[in-house]
Amino acid sequence: MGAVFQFWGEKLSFLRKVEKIAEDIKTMRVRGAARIARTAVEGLIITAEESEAKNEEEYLKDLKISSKILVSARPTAVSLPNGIRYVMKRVLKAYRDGAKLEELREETIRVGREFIQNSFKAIEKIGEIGARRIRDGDVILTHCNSSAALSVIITAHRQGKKITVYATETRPRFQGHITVERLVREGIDVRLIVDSAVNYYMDGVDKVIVGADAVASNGAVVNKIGTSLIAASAYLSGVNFFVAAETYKFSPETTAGRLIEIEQRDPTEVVDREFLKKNKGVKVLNPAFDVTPPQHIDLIITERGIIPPQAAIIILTEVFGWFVEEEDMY
Ligand code: RI2
Repeated sequence: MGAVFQFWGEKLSFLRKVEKIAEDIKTMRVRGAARIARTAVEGLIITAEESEAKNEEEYLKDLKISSKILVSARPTAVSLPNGIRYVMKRVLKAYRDGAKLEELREETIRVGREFIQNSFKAIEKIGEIGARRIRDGDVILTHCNSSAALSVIITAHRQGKKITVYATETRPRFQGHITVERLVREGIDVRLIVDSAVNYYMDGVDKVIVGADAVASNGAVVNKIGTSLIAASAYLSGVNFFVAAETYKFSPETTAGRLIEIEQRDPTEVVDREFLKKNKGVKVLNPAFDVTPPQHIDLIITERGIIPPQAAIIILTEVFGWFVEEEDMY
């Protein structure tokens, strides 16, 4: 289990623990779309282990309460509802098939662990597949801190390819620093740049690789704010733009016409309270993500293989089916 759990007292009820997980996701103590999903699924496993439900119906109610709390923690990363759905769909089916309380608990724990394991495997597979597209001597630019994008870069490096990486700071939360630390630990040649220096260096870049918080059915990618500007810059310079995304980052809701919500975060992530006090009336906007159009994306690297963004709909129908299920999961 992750570090999140360390500061919990022993006696907290499952609900308190689930609320704590949601709080950690909200405040970004737990961040990164993949880790958010795995941690939320841990919340369901905790519910299964600790719910005091006396029958199947009470148990499902507890699971739904936890799911609702977890899903509402952050709105953009589709991996979060997809992770919860992965578990709930199977547990609800087991219930319909007549599973008893203990079997439902076991099923929750089993499929929860399965999702977590699959997530790690997918990231590894993306590294393996994506590394084939990296050449010896490549200069790669990355934005924010994506475990999937880093998996590609690190796998290529471990294969003996010499790689140089430009890592953006990623205002306002500076996740780029985490990327730099990881790459330095790996012994990769890395240069930290401010976000606005991207275009200045783009001419010397061979490939841009970023992660994703969500992929829409038309192949548009939602990722950390600034990604779409980087993609536009890469497009103008004729630089390949790759997205590394597990299939649970694809949004089934978008096939039914729904839009992905872009999270607006607190102004104090951008400026301090003093600044706000001094400049009464100023509106500080802090969108956490933006949308990169498919025209600016060369390919998406998934654990199932490499696809052009226009093929996102194929992944969606293969993984989630054509119809968005409206089953009451949370
Ligand atoms: P992995 C992050 O969001 C970044 O936008 C990153 O590109 C994306 O999640 C995917 O990260 P945030 O949680 O799942 O920092 O590839 O807002 O690790």
